Amino acid sequence: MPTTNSQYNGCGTGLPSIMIEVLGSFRDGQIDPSALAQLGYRDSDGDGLIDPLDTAPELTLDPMLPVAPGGRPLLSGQSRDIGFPSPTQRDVSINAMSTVEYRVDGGPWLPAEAVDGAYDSGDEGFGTVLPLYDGDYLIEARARNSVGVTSPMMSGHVTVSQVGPQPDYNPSLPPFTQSADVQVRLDAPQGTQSVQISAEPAFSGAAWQSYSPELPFRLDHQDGAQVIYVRYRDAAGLPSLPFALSVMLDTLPPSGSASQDPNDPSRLILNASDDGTGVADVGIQIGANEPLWLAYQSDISLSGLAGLTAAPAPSAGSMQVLFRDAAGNTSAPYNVTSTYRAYLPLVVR
Ligand SMILES: [Ca+2]
Ligand SMILES: [Ca+2]
Ligand SMILES: [Ca+2]
Repeated sequence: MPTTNSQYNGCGTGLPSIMIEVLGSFRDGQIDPSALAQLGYRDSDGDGLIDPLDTAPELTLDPMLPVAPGGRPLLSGQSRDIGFPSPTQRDVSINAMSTVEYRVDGGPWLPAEAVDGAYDSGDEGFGTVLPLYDGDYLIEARARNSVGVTSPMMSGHVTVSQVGPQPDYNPSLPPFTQSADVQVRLDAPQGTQSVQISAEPAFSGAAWQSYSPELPFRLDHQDGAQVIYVRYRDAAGLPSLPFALSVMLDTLPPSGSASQDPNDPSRLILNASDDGTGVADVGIQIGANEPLWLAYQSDISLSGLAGLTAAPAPSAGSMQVLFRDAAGNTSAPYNVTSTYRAYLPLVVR
């Protein structure tokens, strides 16, 4: 414990402190390091988290017992937060466990349930029936505490038999979407009873819906990468492991500019960017004609481009370009600028 402001050992410091001058220190929020340390407000490793909160959890897995034929294995064990080491007293932690997660064969992390229904103390048992079909699996588990620190990972192998083969489930989403309302393709065998779709691997609040090859789902409205989870109940009502599907929501079109190369007026120089899915295509438009769409590139030779119709010969001022991203968002037209008031020598077929 640091010693400052001591009246007995002549340490020589005179830090503003609540221990010396009460009223002004209250007003100015001044507490010297020694006074803070006496109350436990010390950050030994200087990471911004005070010692009593700077703890890590540990996790122990119960042995994964051989499963009776036709049964599904139970993943269970204990998660516990380890208190900051106390020099004189018993180590205690004031942090709680916030979750225990598991994954199967390197798949998505999934929540395991607390035995008493809630992760709200520093010592929590967990137990979850693994929704597995026949096969050998690697199970990995980790715990996380309320300050976000994760335990070392624990793992084990489990063999399941006589439950039956995993049904052929093939859920999918397009990788990019420009709308938060998406159709989830669920491709599952005939007889599949029901399906759940959720933005969370715990499926909290998600209803079981009757199986249909395709079902609508509304993504979070924030642009960016998102993950949604799908799980099924087979013809016998047995649930599957959740599947994680990635999708990028991109609602904003690219922006950019286009100019005519001053040295070669048949060349267009393009400069476009897109925050979400990237610039995929460029449309070249002359006058009121439909744009001719090409794969986006930073320069385009207009000579010999089939499909552009222009009469009379277009000037730079009558040509516009549009940019489209991979999700299908199209920008407003940009005028092609030119340093010269020259006519573009377009070859039109
Ligand atoms: Ca710390
Ligand atoms: Ca609890
Ligand atoms: Ca975009």
